[in-house]
Amino acid sequence: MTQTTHHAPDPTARQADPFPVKGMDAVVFAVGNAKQAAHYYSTAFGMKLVAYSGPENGIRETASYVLESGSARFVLTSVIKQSTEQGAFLAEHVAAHGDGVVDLALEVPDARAAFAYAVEHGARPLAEPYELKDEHGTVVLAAIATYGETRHTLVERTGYDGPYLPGFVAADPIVEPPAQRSFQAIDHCVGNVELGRMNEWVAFYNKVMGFTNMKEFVGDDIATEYSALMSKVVADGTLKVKFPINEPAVAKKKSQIDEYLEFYGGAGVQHIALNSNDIVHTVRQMRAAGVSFLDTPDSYYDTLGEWAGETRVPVETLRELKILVDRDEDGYLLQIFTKPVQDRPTVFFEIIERHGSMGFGKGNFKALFEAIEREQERRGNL
Ligand code: TYF
Ligand code: FE
Repeated sequence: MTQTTHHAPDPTARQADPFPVKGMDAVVFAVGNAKQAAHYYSTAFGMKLVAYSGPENGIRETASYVLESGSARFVLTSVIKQSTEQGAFLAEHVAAHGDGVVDLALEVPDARAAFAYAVEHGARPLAEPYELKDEHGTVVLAAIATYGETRHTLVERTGYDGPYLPGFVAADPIVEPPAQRSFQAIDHCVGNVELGRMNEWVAFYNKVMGFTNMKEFVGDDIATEYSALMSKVVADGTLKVKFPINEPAVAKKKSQIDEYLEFYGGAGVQHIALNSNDIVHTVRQMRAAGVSFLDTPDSYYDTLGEWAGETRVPVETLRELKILVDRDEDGYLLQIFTKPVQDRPTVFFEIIERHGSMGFGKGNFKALFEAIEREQERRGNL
C-alpha cells in the first residue's frame, strides 16, 4: 500500500486548483417523516430550523426542512405526494435504503465550471447546470453521481441572499436552540463502498475533483487484526471537505461495513462527523436529550494517561462520558460516535474536537470497533 502525504496547501497555488470548493453546502437526507426528523435534529442535536419548503408555500410534492448549527447545514426531505421523477427518486430512495443521505452538496464558486471539469474527468452527470431564482436572487446548481445512489450537487450561491435556495421560505425554530450549540461545522463525511471498490472511489475523487489523499489510511494489516475495514481519505486542497472511503475487509468477524451494505442496500454515507469546540458540553447536552453513544470499556481509560498525555479534559470526565482520545505528531483529537440514528444499522454521527491533529482517530480503531461489534452482536448481525 502506498502512502501519500498531504502537504499544507500553498496559497499561491490556489488559483490553479482545477476544482475549487468553498466547503460543504449541505448534507441532504431523504427520510420517511421529515417533520419528525426536523424535531429530532432540533431537540437532540440542538440545530435550528431556518427554512422550509412544502405545500404551505406552493410546493406540493415534497416537504423539506433546513436546519443549521454554525456552518453545518442539514436538509431533511420527505415525499408528500409524488408527481415528478425527482419525487419518485426520493420515495424509492427511502424504500430501498431507509432514512439516509441522498446528497453531499458542495458549495463551489462556479457551478458550471465545476460540473464541466467533473464530467470531463469521468463523472456521471445527473443534472446539467440550471438556475433557480426568486426575490432573494439566483443560485446555479448542477449534480454528479458518486457511490451508490448518492450524489454531489454543486451549488453556486454568490448571487443569492435568502434562507437556503430559491423556493424556500424562512422558518421559525421548532424549539428555542440551546444557549451553547452542540457543533459548528461539518468535519468529514464518510462513505461505505463495496468490497474491493475503495481504490476506485478514491481515484474517482482524485480525477473528478482533484482531491488528494490524506496520510491517514487503514490498510490490511490493521483490517485483519481488528477493524474489518479498509479506509482512505480524500480532501480538497484547503482541507475543508474531507471524505473518508471505507470498504469491508475479510477478517475474523463479519465486517461492520458488510452489515451497513446489507441493511442500506448498497454503498452510501456511513457517518457525518461534526466539529465541536466543547465536546464535554456537547455530549452532556445530547445524552440529556436522549442520544445514545457507543460505549467504551473502563480499561480504555485506565491506560489512557500513559499514551495520550495531557488533554484539555480530565481523564475522569472522558471516562464518565465515554469520549475517545487520539494523538499524533500534530496534536490530539477528542471524539465520540453515536449509535445508528434510525432502526436500520446504517447512518450515525461522530462528534470531534480537534487540537492540532488532522487525523481521524486511527489509534481508537481497536476500542471503537470492539464497541461496534458488541452492538452488531446485540442486533444478531455478527
Ligand atoms: O472517519 C473515520 O474514518 C473515523 C474512523 O465505523 C471510523 O471516524 C471508521 C469507521 C467507523 C467509525 C469510525
Ligand atoms: Fe469519522
